[in-house]
Amino acid sequence: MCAATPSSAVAGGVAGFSRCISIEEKFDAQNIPPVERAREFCRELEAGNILLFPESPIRIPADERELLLGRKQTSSAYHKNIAYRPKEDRITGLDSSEQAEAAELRRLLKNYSERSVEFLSGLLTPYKGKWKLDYASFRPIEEKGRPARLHARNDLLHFDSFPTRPTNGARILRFFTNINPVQNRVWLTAETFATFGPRFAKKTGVIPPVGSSVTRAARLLASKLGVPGAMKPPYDESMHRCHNAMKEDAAYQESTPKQRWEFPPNSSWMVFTDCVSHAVLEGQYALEQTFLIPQSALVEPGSSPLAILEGVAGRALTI
Ligand SMILES: O=C(O)CCC(=O)C(=O)O
Ligand SMILES: [Fe+2]
Repeated sequence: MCAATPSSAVAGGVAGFSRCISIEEKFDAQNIPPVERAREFCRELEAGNILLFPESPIRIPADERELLLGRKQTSSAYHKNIAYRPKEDRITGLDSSEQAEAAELRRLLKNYSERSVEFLSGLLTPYKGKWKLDYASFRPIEEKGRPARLHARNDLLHFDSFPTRPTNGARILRFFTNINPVQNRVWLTAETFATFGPRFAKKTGVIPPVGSSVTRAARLLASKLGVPGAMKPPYDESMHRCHNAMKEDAAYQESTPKQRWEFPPNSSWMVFTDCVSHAVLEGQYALEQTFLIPQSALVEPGSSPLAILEGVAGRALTI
């Protein structure tokens, strides 16, 4: 039974939709699951299911929590999430008037990032050490009614694709924690990529055609000259086209069958957001860490979005 209660037209366990698997055991560095169990967790995630930890395995000390919840939503910077780049140990998304708080926030996000890495290293041993650690984020803005331009709206169903950070086939695994003490974080999900992706790709031609060798040479040159996205792998181009097309399609957003999930205060959940179409409707104050999982670490590489799109295209889509 899942504490993130689905309430929607689509019941849990329907083929082509996500299930939520609630994990009540306390896993940590001292208590890691046996290998087969860890592989099973990976398999569930890769199939588009959600792993929920009703009681977050990440301990956030009271003083850290107070600091995060105490931030006022006044300045323009609060229209963006605050990102933490672990490799550079740097935060972005604050404006110049908030530099005094930057060091403090950087410390808190660094802590969340490190604790998440430690937890996932113990739980998902098949991925351990093979991932590329992407950004962490703090989401202090109420999602209900949050203004954003169409393609940046997270209240519309989409599969994640990062326009400026192509993954070249690596998968996007995100680990969220709702640090709000009283309010659920509410998501919708719809058909998973395995069901939606091939149909969509065939219908809309989201897979870019093979360029001529002249086009490829021109793109390579542009890339060498520093033009961003000039050498975007066809995989990322497809996923990004799909992301945008979904958000532009009001009829799809309105009529596609959906599931609704409520993630309670102090819960954590993880999900491959490149194969679970998701939208956040309500909630304020969440932390998140993103992991990029290479094809070589996947338990079921044959069901990844890359394999699905390459099956439709009949050719390799990475570079
Ligand atoms: O903040 C959330 O709960 C999810 C938002 C989302 O879709 C995203 O960050 O890609
Ligand atoms: Fe998303």
